[in-house]
Amino acid sequence: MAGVSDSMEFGPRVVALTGAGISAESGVPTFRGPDGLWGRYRPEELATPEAFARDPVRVWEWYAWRREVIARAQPNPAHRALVEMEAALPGFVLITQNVDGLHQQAGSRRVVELHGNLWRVRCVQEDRAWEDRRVPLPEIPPRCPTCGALLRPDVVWFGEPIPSEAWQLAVQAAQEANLFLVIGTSGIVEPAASLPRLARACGARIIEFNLEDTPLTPLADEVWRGPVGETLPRWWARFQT
Ligand code: BJW
Repeated sequence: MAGVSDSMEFGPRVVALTGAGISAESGVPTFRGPDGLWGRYRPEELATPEAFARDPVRVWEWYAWRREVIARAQPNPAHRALVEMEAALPGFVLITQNVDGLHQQAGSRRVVELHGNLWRVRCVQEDRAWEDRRVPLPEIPPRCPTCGALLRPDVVWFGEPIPSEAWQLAVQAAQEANLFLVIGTSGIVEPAASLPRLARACGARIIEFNLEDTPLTPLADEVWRGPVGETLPRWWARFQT
């Protein structure tokens, strides 16, 4: 593991963890909170393998609707600030829980996706995944063109493990961070929420950007309250001076 003094030779090692709040100003609903997706849908009815096995059409209708919403969304100034960080800071790592692909659309090239991506589908039979950006999908539920089995969204549902390569990269980044930015996440879903704790235990300074307090707020050395489309670019401008 690189020590703080090693990495400081090349500037601070900045790591960002994003959640649904960063895409809220792009018009993508968050999960929790008064307007959140879980206010209207129960997670266990939609975001679990059991729900998919029980009713794939219902689960796919929900994802098809979200694909339509996200297809219309554009990255916002917070996504763009992270693109600038990647360009300016050697060793910068962006870890996201989001499945919307807006970081990549903004121009971020190295994105560690903990919960997969809703623009990929995976064959449940062959365990093979590929990009499918069609909106609307021609059939619901979609089927594998090779074997005819059901396709599922290539995302991580409750009770499923985080893809191991993504998790290893995230843990390493958290261990090596000097500065860990926690951006627009409720900090409730594990194991993602353990990353800022790990970074803190390994000596990183934690900065939280959120509209409100979260279970991670007590960890933070600095807190920026307000819409992240405003606070993150402001923080980034100040950081560079
Ligand atoms: C703004 C803003 C603005 C809004 N500006 N801010 C330990 C303890 C207890 C439970 C567990 C545990 N470990 C594991 C579990 C179980 C479970 C879990 O965490 N449950 C909790 C609910 C308690 N975790 C899992 O099951 C995980 N898997 C796992 O642990 O596997 C172990 C295993 C190992 C080996 C074999 C088998 C298993 C998987 C978790 C998968 C989460 N999946 C989802 C759905 C993804 C697909 C999809 O999109 O449909 O991921 S759930 C959902 O929550 C989604 C998100 O990525 C995730 C996090 O939500 P996020 O991003 O924080 O959004 P919100 O809405 O919660 O918060 C938004 C925030 O933004 C708020 O704070 C707002 O204030 C803020 N905000 N506008 C600034 N403009």
